[in-house]
Amino acid sequence: MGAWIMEETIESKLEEYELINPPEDFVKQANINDPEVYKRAEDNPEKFWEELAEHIDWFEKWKRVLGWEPPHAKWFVGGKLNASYNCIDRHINKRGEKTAILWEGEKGDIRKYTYNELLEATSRFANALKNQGVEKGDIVTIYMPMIPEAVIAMLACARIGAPHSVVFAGFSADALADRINNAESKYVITTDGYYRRGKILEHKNKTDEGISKAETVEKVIVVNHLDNEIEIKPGRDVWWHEIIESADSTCEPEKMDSEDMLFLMYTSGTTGSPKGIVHTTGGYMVGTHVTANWVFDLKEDDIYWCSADVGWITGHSYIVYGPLSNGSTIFMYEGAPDYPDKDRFWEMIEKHKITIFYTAPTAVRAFMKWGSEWPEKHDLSSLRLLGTVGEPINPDPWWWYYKNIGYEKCPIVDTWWQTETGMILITPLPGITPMKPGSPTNPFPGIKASVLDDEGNKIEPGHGGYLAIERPWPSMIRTVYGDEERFINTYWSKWGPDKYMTEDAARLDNDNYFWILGRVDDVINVAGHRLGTMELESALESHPDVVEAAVEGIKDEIKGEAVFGYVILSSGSKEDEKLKQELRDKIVKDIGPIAKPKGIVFTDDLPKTRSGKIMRRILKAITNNKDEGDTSTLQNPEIVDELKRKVKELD
Ligand code: 6R9
Repeated sequence: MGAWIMEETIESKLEEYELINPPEDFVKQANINDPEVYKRAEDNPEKFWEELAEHIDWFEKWKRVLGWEPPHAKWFVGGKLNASYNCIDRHINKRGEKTAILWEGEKGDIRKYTYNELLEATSRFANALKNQGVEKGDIVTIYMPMIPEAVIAMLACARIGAPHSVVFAGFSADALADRINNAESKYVITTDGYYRRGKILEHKNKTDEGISKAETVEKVIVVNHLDNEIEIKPGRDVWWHEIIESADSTCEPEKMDSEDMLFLMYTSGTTGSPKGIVHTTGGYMVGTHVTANWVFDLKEDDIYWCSADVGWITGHSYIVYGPLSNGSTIFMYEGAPDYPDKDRFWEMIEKHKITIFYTAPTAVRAFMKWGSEWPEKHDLSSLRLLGTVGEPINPDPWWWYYKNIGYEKCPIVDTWWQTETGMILITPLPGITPMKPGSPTNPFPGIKASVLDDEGNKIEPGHGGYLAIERPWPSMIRTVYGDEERFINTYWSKWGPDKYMTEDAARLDNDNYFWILGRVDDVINVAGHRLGTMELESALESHPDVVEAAVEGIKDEIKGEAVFGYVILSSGSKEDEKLKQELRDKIVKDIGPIAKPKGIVFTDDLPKTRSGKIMRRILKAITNNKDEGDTSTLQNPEIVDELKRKVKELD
């Protein structure tokens, strides 16, 4: 086990003692408040999930709950259903006039879709997609900001059985091109542009640039969001509003097999290019539906806001599929949290009487830094539940969130999960679980999580190890798109094919609560966004002056981690600010603004093993000014002090 894991263990141990019971009034009304549910799930997990699957509408019932040939799972085998039907059609009789999507633009403009309207908009667009040639099984790339059409596009794809691949709008043209090429996607849905901090972002230009590096694209559908002048390529580009005009307003939902792909979501991993995580229909819908209902305690009159972007898994599972399959009203916001001022979120929570708010620890840390005077200007008493996701939340921001936003009456659900897990796996149930600031508490009922050593033995509470999931769950990853070998090697080979390797380190405390210690692979978690060191390094290395580059995560007060680069230049290149700026720009261009390095150090060498492999553990220690531990296996131990000095000089 790496030395850093042990070290983190000691640091985070101090926080263990606090146990906060969920507020009594909350418990009384909670959807789930009987702890017996854990026992019931444990006694017979398959039966437990089978009963929950009844909460989804099926055209044909499954024949078998689970087919498990490790590491391949099939859930609700033989079942037929449609995700868009479950998110829309089945609510029409009971809540057709209820608001499904409540959207606010950065400029303050508001749009609403009732479930009836969402059905019509989705059906029309689904037919328009068909008219453009999209067929069942075609992967459609969605490259859109936070506007209602992004959700409508996802649901329309699901309706006709065309898996979507949503690419975060903040990603670069190159990142878009990689994802289109990997999915061999022929269709792209985009917008002319959108607002961010009052500025127009020319999104269509970026889309065009990405497509110019992609081979497969035949049609591009453009939403007119801003009404600004853009170039339309005849024959390739069509306007959303034009193609829906002639499209029929009813569209029969395709009867999808439980194991048909619902979507692809790219995420960063240890090596090379991003992986296309494949999620299928039946298990994913059951998993997200039930977790949304139990973890967020969704009720008929809730106004639910998950502030994630639809371009991430959190947006898929807990803006779209989970809440809409529950018939909830979801709130969406287009822009930045500090525009026009630092109380924008609180202003909207007050105005729309939002009841549930789910955000990232990085956001909470920023709010805390901005100060409690911002939320104090607003009445946030409509809130009844708060959540976090994406990275560990330290106790300070947890308490700040609990007091200043939740008025000490809202439980906080700290939810641990991943793109690959599809649904929340470790979390409090807000009507049952006493909270501990900084811990996601316990596995969801039916989930078997454990902390293991390299050999797969259970690790005693108090010590760090790898977080493993030892039993299949409905919304689990099915494969890596086009790369079955990578699927097996990454997730199912450390301890054999029946134990899922999360690539997180964790430990248990004496109450059997889980504490997440961070990633063990080469992934940097910047504000809850996973960035692969390999991608970042190849961006730097593609600069003509760079011979070799290494990238590490550096602790950052707001973002949790930020990118820090070490660069070896070719002889004759000048080590100056101008070059540093070029390297920063290169990363922003290749990956996106979130990846912009906090610091760059020029060096002649990197800490390497005798076989020439960069020792990540040591580089991480250097970057974060920690004890580097044993350096005896380095071929060049003297580099450690030299780099430490250079990093310090940057401060
Ligand atoms: C949903 C999502 C997954 C990685 C995961 C872990 C970190 C997520 C967390 C958390 C501590 C939490 N992570 N939730 N760490 N506490 N509550 O974020 O998916 O983008 O795939 O990231 O995020 O390291 O492995 P994804």
